[in-house]
Parts: sequence; C-alpha cells; structure tokens
Amino acid sequence: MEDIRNIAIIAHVDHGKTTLVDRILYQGKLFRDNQKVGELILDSNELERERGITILSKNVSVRYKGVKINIIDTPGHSDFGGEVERVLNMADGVLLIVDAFEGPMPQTRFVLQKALELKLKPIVVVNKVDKPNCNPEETVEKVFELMCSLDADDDQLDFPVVYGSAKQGWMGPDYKTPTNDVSHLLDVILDTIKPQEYPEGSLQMRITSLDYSSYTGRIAIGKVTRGSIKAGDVVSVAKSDGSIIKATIKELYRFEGLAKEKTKEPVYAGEICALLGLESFDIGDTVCDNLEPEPLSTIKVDEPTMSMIFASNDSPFFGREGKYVTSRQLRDRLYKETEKNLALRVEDTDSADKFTVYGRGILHLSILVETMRREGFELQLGQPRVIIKEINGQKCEPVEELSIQVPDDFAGKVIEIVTQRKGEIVNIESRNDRSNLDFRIPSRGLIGMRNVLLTATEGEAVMSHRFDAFEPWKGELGIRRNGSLIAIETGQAIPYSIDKLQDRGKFFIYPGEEVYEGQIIGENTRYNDIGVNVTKTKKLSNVRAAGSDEKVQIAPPVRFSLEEAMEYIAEDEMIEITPKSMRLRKIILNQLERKRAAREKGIEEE
Ligand SMILES: Nc1nc2c(ncn2[C@@H]2O[C@H](COP(=O)(O)OP(=O)(O)OP(=O)(O)O)[C@@H](O)[C@H]2O)c(=O)[nH]1
Ligand SMILES: [Mg+2]
Repeated sequence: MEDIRNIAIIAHVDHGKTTLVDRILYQGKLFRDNQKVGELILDSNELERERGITILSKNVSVRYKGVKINIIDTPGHSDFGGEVERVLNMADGVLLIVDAFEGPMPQTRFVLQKALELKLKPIVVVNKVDKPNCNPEETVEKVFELMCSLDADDDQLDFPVVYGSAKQGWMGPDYKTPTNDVSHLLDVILDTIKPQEYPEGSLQMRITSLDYSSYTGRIAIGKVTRGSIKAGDVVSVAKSDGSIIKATIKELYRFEGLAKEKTKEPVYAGEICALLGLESFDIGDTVCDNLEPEPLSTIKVDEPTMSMIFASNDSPFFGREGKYVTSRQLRDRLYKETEKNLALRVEDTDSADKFTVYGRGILHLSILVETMRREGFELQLGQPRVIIKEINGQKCEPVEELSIQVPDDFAGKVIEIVTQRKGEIVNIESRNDRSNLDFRIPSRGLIGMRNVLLTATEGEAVMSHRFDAFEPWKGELGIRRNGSLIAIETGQAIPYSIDKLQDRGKFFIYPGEEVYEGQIIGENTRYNDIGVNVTKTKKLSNVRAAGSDEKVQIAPPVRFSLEEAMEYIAEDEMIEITPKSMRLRKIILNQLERKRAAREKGIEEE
C-alpha cells in the first residue's frame, strides 16, 4: 500500500496558506520547468481571484521522496470557520501558519483549537519573515502560550517550527538564513506527521466535504478510515437520523496534483477520495459496508448567525440589466445553492417575492450575492440581522471575539467606538508603537463598524473577529446612523442640482446618473431622512449661466462595496443589485406613503 500523509493548512486570514501551497506544488514538480502558472493557483474561482481570499477548502496532492502528501488548503476568514473544522477530519496533521509580523490572531486560535481537539500534530510555520519589523521569535513564543492555554498535550507542545517566506519561495530551520526552496518543510512533514495506524475491518468513510459540478451534481469527499472502497461497490450510507440507504459507487476518484483522477483500483484506509453515485447524502454521513454497516459519529455543520431578506427586484428600473428577474427564478436559485453551500439555509416568507437567507456572516452572504449577479440575476437585499435565540427563557444574541491593531495614538478612539457598540475590552498590548486591542462584542455592534473605524484611524486599523457564543442580550447600542438623502423624483441627476445640495451631505451618485423616486442618493449631515430633488434643471430665465453647468465643483461621490452597503442600510431600506448596478433605496418609494408609515412609528422626515 502507498505511503500517504494527509495535512491541512490552517491559519488566520491572509497569513499565506494558499501562497505556501503554490510553493509546495512547485517543489512537487507538478509543472514543467518553463510552464507559467501564476500565483494563488488554488484560489481558482473568479471571486477568490478578485478578492485574493480562499472561500472553499480544496484538496491537492504532491509526491515527495516516494510519499504522497495530500494537502487540504482551508479558508482563513472567520465566516468559513465551520468549513475548516469539518475538513480537519481528513487530516493526520496540520501546518499552522502564523504571520511573523502579526503573530497569532483570533482565527489562529480557533483553527488551532479545533486541530488540537482532534489530536492532530501541529507543525508551526512562521511565514512572512521577509517583512520589515517582523518578530519570528516572539511569534513562536506566543504560539507556544496559545497552545498551552488551549490544553495541547505534551506531544503537541513539542511542535517543530519552520521559518520562511512563502512569497519568496523558501522555508528553513532559521529565519536569518534563507534557503532555496521549501524542501526543508516537506522533510519536516515526512518526519513529523506519521501515517496513522488504521484498524482492520469493513469500510468506513465519513463524508466531510463535498464538491459540486453542474454535470454530475454532488460529489462526496472524505477519508477512508477503515477497510477499502472500489468503483462498482454496493455500500450503505448511514445517516444522522439512524436510517441507512443503499448505494452503488459509480465512480471513484483520488486527488492527484491539482486534479481528481478516476480510479478503478481500490482505495484503502488512510487515503482521501471522492465518490460519485450516492443519491442523497449529507455531510457527516458514513459510507460503510453493504451488509454490516457500522457508522461513525456524525459531524455537525455550523449554525447560521445572520439572516437577510432576498427579494425579487421591484424597483422602477427592474429588468433593465438582468437576465433573471422573477421571484420564481430567485427562489429556484437560492434553494439550489443550499445543495452545495453547507452553512446556508433558505426559508420562504409569507410574501411570494421574499426569502429569508441564513448564513455565517456578511462575507458568506455577500459572496452568494456577487456570484448571482455575475450569473445575471437582479435582486434586492434587506438589512442583515443577527439571529436572536431564546436560551433558558432568556433572549440571547451572538457575541464575537474582536481584535484590532492600530498605532498607539488611535487606541483611545478605537476603544471609544467599540464601547459605544457594547464591546468590552479584554486585553491591551503595545509593541513597536502599535496597540493590539482585544474585545468581546455583540455581532450587532460589528455591523457597520469597519467603516467608522477606518475613518477614525485614517485607514490604519486592522480588525478581525469571530463568532464565539450566544449570550444574553446586551441592550440597545449607543449609536445612530445619519439619515438619508432621498430622491423625490425619477430622472437624470443634474450637476447643478447636486451642487446646490452639497451642504446637505455626501452624495452616492455621479452627476448624470439616472435615479428614481425613493432611491437613496446620499447621506444627510443630520440624523433624519430628507427628500431632495436632483433632477431639477436650472430655470430657463437664467440663460447666460446655463453653459457653465459642467464647471460646478462637485465632491466625488461615496461608492460602497457590496459588503459596505450591507452594513450601511437601515431597517426601512434595501439594496438593489443588478449585474451592472447597485443602488440603495427606501422600501417605500413614495415620499407621502413613507411619511405616513414613519409618522405611525413617530419618526419625522423633512
Ligand atoms: N511579504 C510576504 N507576503 C506574503 C507571504 N506569503 C504570502 N504573502 C502575501 O499575503 C497575502 C495573502 O496570501 P494568501 O496565500 O492568499 O493567504 P491565505 O492564508 O491563503 O488567505 P485566505 O485563504 O484568504 O485565508 C498575499 O498578498 C500574499 O502575496 C510572505 O512570505 N511574505
Ligand atoms: Mg488562501
């Protein structure tokens, strides 16, 4: 049988996992010497490339000194923490990557904790030692402290450390002495991560991940932990509710290099494989022997922490840019997504045009929206809401760990902003004129905070957070957003009118853009909403000045990213998304109707 090692690469977001996988693939001579393959090869889907982040974990393999190393690259953003936790079930050991400048961050702690709980042996990779002012030694000390606080056992605490720069393409035993490649790391992997002993017996393979293709549908991925499996075998799929379904393995794949390779040979315990032909399966199901099924314990998929309304587009401009605009198309697409997007849930509402979509956070939901708009969908989004639960008769809300790094001078401001949002400071540390501030904060308080923080710190703040637990409701937040400037007529925005209204606030639109009644075209300097008319041309009597219209000095508009817009909108507002445009709007477009509705709630609009 083949000598196989399965390793997962885990880290906080952006600490260099995917860059390191590139280097390992090069080392494994997966490419011809003159082949141009580019960077971040595994971040293969369009959104991953555009944003430079990993969204889905991926399996690849290299052969080194006669050993097959299966590598699982994982996403580092906290919205995808559940995915990491699951795929760790396929690993025999982990490479914990830590940025030598930033040190361990909240997601480092989370992924490390999960790896330690599964009794996996860690190899610590101190990456980015090329960065000026980085501190590799202190980073290792901090990782050691972190492991102690997470109850690592003696064997785990005796972890090897490898230093290097994935970007420059080297890993070595000493950060001061760059090597030529990453072979040192691969040697450490072979020395440290030993092939596990697998018990004898009939087939057991827990489904821990899935792949999806529009041709073949869902593909089950997992590690065989007992016995063997072969294409054509009849197997039992043991489900979490205790039921058992028979299935025939139509096709069996192993991971070879960057691809899945079909095999007719049996795959034995210790190897990761992908199965085609299971009619219906869920993550956590065990594929086991046809006649004597012995299921493994199941694994759970993360609970959603946030929900958002997805509605069909009913703005005055609907259907101008999208291919798919009906609520039926929207509904079908959302439910289809749940087949492959594990932490996502969709529910119908009492309106046929609106659906509640539950996800792991702003990024998780926004990636779905971006994907849909590329496919040609038009839709509208409501304000994201955190999920409130009743636990032991008490109203509870999600609370997160938050860590912010800023130059010392801004620390006071940051603490003020976070405390206003019911955050509590847990720890303050200062090094090299930068403060590292740790908080606990309700997820509610985080919505919209990034922008405020960046403005207050002149763009210097680096923040990251991750869900920790549901805790009793912390009370109303001490924050209020400014009101909206709302178009009261449909038409083209005239530079002259925008110019005249500049002292009312900041605009979100360019002069000349088409706007509709009820569209949010800017932010008021004050707390209330006001209706404004930007479609008004200059009076004709003023003929002489008419030609000078282009010369008016208008401040450039504020343009939001989708995530910023999601964090910005208020309860009575929505985001309209089409393949080409994003507009903010009031749910009620007509000013009179809006005023009536507001008056019933005791709010005034000018
Ligand atoms: N200076 C420096 N930059 C690096 C190094 N390794 C990676 N980077 C950069 O850090 C950024 C993030 O790298 P990725 O490999 O995408 O990080 P990741 O851990 O896969 O990120 P996620 O998958 O989104 O969690 C990229 O811009 C890399 O070029 C390094 O050794 N030194
Ligand atoms: Mg990555």
